[in-house]
Amino acid sequence: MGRASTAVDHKGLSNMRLLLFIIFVGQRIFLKHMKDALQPESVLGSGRLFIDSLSFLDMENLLGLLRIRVKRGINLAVRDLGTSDPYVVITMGNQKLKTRVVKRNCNPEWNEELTLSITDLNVPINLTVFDKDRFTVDDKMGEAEIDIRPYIASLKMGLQNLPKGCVVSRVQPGPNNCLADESCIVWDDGKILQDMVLRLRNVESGEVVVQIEWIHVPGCRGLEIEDREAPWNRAKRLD
Ligand SMILES: [Ca+2]
Repeated sequence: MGRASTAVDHKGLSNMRLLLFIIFVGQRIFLKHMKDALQPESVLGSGRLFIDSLSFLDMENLLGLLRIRVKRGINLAVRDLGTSDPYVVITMGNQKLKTRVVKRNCNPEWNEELTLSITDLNVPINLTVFDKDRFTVDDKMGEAEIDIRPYIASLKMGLQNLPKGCVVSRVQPGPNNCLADESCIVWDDGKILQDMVLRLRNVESGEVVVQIEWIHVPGCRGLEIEDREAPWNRAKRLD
């Protein structure tokens, strides 16, 4: 009797474990899907999902999306013992995007794409670097503004069919921007890209390398392009 009871207990216990395991795995899958759905990057998938994901945005006022590739940091400030755990936060209005933390590295490579939805070209885009700390508030490691005005001016020229790598415009470092070096706006296979080396302010050292790319969203207000034959306008006319 005792043996049978023990066998039943064991069976019950293993069933309970199996049930807990299924609940645990189910939870993980659910959370992963929720996380992916909330990631701005997932908005930039292709096809139907792309359009559906954007439907929550204010399409009437949306000018387009700005993809910011946060590539790497150079000679960032030390906030721990001889090193830092840096990550980048990009804010624009009430939008806030973050890269992952790269541990113990003042020359981190993030290579992450963060995407902002743009409804007003005059709202400043700020980039801040932080040192991740486990038990205290994360320390600041400097900040910079990403000035997209020269880039937008180049987009509005409505250029097309240029040779790959053709430099559309050059932006020089100056008191009104955070550039550490000359920044080129380049035609790259139908896209216009701008690479920037940003010198961080309010910190002893550090630069962050980013690349910006405009993404036209079919059906949104879009930029006022001078040339109606520009690829983004052609897409607009097909709607
Ligand atoms: Ca730290």
